[in-house]
Amino acid sequence: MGYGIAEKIIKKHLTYGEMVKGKEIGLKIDQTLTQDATGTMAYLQFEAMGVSRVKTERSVAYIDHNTLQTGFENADDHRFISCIAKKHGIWFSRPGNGICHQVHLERFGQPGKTLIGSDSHTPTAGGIGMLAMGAGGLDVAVAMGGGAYYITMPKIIKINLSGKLVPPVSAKDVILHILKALSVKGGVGKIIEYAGEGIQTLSVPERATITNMGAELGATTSIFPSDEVTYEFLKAQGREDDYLRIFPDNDAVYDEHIEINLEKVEPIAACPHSPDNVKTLSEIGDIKVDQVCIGSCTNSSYRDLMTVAHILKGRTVHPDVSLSIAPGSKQVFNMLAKNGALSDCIDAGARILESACGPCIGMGQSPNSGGVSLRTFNRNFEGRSGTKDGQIYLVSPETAAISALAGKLTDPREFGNMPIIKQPSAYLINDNMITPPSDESEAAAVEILRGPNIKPFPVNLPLNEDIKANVVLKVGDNITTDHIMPAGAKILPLRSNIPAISEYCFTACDPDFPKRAKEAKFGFIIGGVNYGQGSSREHAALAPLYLGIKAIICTSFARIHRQNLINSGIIPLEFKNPENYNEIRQGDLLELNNIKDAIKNDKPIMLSNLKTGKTCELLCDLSERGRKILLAGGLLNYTKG
Ligand code: MIC
Ligand code: SF4
Repeated sequence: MGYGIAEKIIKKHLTYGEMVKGKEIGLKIDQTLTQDATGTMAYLQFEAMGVSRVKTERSVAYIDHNTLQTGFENADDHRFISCIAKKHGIWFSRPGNGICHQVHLERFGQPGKTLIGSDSHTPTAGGIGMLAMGAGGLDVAVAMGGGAYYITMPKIIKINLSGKLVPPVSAKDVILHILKALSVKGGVGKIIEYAGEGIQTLSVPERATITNMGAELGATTSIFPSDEVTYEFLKAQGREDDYLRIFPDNDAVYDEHIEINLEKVEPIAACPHSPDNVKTLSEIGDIKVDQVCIGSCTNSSYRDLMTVAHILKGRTVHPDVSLSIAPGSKQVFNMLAKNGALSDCIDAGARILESACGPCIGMGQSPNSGGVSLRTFNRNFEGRSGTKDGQIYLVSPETAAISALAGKLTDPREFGNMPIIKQPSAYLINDNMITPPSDESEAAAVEILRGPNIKPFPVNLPLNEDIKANVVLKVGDNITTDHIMPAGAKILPLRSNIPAISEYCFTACDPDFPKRAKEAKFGFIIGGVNYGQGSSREHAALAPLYLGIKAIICTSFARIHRQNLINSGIIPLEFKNPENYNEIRQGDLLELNNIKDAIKNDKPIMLSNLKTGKTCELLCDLSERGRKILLAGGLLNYTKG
């Protein structure tokens, strides 16, 4: 029996377990990346582990999220991360150099290697045939220290692409099409592997748009083969030596198959407030648009922005529309500047933003009250744009640019002939905004500068015999990490300060939650299906930990968040019978009897509702290692032994 691409890479990197679907495996990690919103915490944890130099082949610290500097906090964090990088053997991508995933694809990603990043869109690098996964900061810290990364061996879905996209339909429409078919939980516990003759028609940046949004499917990762197209991309980046051909075996076996004829894909959009709420543009109708934002790690490549510039050239943005463009990297930005495309965008009236995440994470450009905003981004969760009532639609760069001119949602096919943007044979290479780490001999002298906003992170205590606490919050299905720990310009600067950021925990659902949780001292949270989807931010576990949350009891979890809970020593419990969700109310007093024994010895976990007198069984599917981590009160305690 042959192997697919993901299995080939997994097999090569396996340090623990066997490639049996559903069983835990440990992987050697070749590369790591962090960004600044999760990085400070990851590096504080790395410091706590006492490792002097990273043990990976390459670790990179990017500054791209918290680039609005309205106070000292973000700048202090950047300085802290740059000192840490210098001291511990990490490459440092300075603010302005671009979004981590775009820059990593351009400058560092390597086919056949493993990458974990403290950001859920790390699978973007699957576009060049890397096995790239999003993880919590603590998992990244452990990998930097040479430890393995543990996942449940996923099932593998093969998506066979045939035909060729008919412009102006583009890669974004393909992944939205897949989201429509599979939903935001369709990829949980799975890797998506792309195959078929259609892949040859997609450039690396187009493939990366598709793998990027595999995160929205909940997938562990997504991956394309590494072929001629990959070689051409790496060569144009001056990195042909990093090329490795990776193809699946002819007799590779997959768990599921999906066929997509690229010719049949239409321009589509994800409607408010979920990336899988996908409709065709004609189904949505020609709604008036207030704002258009182009950029993010999904759609800010040279190919995307050149297409946008061609559409805008010689035209003017509709008077009722605010159009912003954030190039994905300094490389892209500079190439547009040099070839005049930037001038076409400026001429048309676009508001040019720096190369960073920007509006995607609510760092500026919030829409007007009730405003309709078309974005080329990957998430349109409620409130993420910075306003409660913003109506965010996720679209392709083509749809975004044409709608910005028309002032209403417009099918890009109305535009007429679309230019085909050829991949440059040589990208503009200037890595002067990437600082290499200092030599080992100089590292000891590097002083770590910290700001007053950088506070120690909370550490849990070993697990108790029993837990008795009230339900301090009950929420519904598909709760995102943006609900649990909102982002945006006001809250993101507190990412290094758990006591302060926890004041915002769950305020998107219930403004009184932090106060109630603190008063209760200990508590449970009840959730529905796919609890914790979205970001890898471990703050969505650390803030609840700080607020005394002992366990989350829900119908099902998203992968990264579940692992972050375990890493923090918060027990992730699932209802054996999903109906039991309905029997528990906020305020009920619950008891987990002999929970320590149940976790330790893999016994049934019984929950008693002391208010109603009912009991129900809960599940906690754990590996041996997961059990030990929970018993120790989290990964850090476990690692320290
Ligand atoms: C996001 O897109 O939500 C983020 C901001 O990039 C997060 C990371 C974070 O919360 O810092 C992610 O996707 O993991
Ligand atoms: Fe940044 Fe947005 Fe990408 Fe997250 S999804 S890494 S916020 S651009």
